[in-house]
Amino acid sequence: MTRSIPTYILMTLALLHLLAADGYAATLFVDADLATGANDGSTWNDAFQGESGVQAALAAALSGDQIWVTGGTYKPTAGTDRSLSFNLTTDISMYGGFSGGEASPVERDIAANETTLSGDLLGNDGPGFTNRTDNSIHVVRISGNTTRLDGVTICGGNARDGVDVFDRQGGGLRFESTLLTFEMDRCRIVDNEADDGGGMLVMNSPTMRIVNSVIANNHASARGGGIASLNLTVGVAGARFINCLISGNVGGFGGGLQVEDTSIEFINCTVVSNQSTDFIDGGGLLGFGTVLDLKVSNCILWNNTGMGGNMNDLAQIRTPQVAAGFLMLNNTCVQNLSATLDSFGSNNTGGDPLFQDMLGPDAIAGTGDENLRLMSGSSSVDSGDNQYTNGEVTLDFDGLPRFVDDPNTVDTGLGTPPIVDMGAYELQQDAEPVPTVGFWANLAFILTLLITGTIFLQRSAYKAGAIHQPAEYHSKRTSDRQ
Ligand SMILES: [Ca+2]
Ligand SMILES: [Ca+2]
Ligand SMILES: [Ca+2]
Ligand SMILES: [Ca+2]
Repeated sequence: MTRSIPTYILMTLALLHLLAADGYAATLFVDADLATGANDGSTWNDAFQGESGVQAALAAALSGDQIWVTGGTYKPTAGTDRSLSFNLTTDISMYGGFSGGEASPVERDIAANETTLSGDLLGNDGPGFTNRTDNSIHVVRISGNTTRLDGVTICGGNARDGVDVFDRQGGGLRFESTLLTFEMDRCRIVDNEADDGGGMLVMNSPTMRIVNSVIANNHASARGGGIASLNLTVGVAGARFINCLISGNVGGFGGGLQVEDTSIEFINCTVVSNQSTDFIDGGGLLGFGTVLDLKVSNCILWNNTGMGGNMNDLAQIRTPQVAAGFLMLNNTCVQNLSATLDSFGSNNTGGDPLFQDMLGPDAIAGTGDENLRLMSGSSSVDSGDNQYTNGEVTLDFDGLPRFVDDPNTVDTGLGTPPIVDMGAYELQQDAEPVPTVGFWANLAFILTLLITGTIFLQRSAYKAGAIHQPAEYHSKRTSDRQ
């Protein structure tokens, strides 16, 4: 004999569900390394566990919930179904970068605890986009409104094997419909590939903001190595990228971005070393179509190349027409800037941005060892226009003040000082001073005196029998030669 559930219990459950959906949001916890506890996500001690922990949290989450995730690697499935993704539905926020035990997202150290959402299901990805036939088609899908991704890395998506032309767009991140409200902060979209939008396929939305994030080393065989924004709702304000680094992406048409018949905006972004392999222009940002609204303000577009290694200003940014309404380019540093491109707006410069280390020790773009902060003397310092930050940007990519005056740089930007710099990083007042030739000459002179004096003293002491060369000196020198 079976007993029905009493009515009062059903009513209580329904009320609890209503409360949960009505602002009584829960936090669900995920810890990749945890091996004890209830594995129900209710606390850090009972967090969802292992590589499938994030997927377990998404399955349990209700609208309004937050998911807090420790550093570690998480996959859309423990199996081999490439069609599965991390699916963010309406009003779900995911925060990565925890060590476990924090009481608030502000306590996180994202750099020390990298939370990686990986599409590399077999864990065998090699350099140069090898071993990707096992990888998830799309790592993350946004299918609901008011979603947020904060402090996570998205990598290993391979949408080149999608079932149709649409499924082959957006390897790392894709949106399943237009006009979704979305916020991304301090995320990294790296090492993904697709036919269009290797890193991400973005959609039109007046409130879609992508802030302080990295889009690097993504590949597209066709449009938009890093980002594609294609044939969406014309006339609606599109995605806005603020304080972002877009580097080392490779696309057939458009290395960093291809935008087509839609709107998109870049504010204080650094767009460097991207390549367009099948089109002579648009290595950095490329616009196509008959209706286009590409706004670029306070940005740096540098070292981007078109087909055949073209590095002129149109390799940095290119739209189909020199006409108002297609491109607004203001207070932006563009390599090899021409008067024609400059006429798309005002206060642009072709001067060297003087990155601290544009390619990094490995001499390869977009690998993460670059230092795209500015040096004093950069054309991009104190040369932005404060109004383009819209009063909504107060910190730079490093989380340091966005408005800082460099007393050594004459302000050429606009607004009430201090004047914002171009690019994602603001030169800080306590930044390392750039050594001058005189400084190095003086340092070399002092070092020479010290070395000469030391050798003189050592020789004197050695002759006097006061010191002996240690035995390991010889073995060390021998090993050095091997
Ligand atoms: Ca793989
Ligand atoms: Ca590098
Ligand atoms: Ca400044
Ligand atoms: Ca200044």
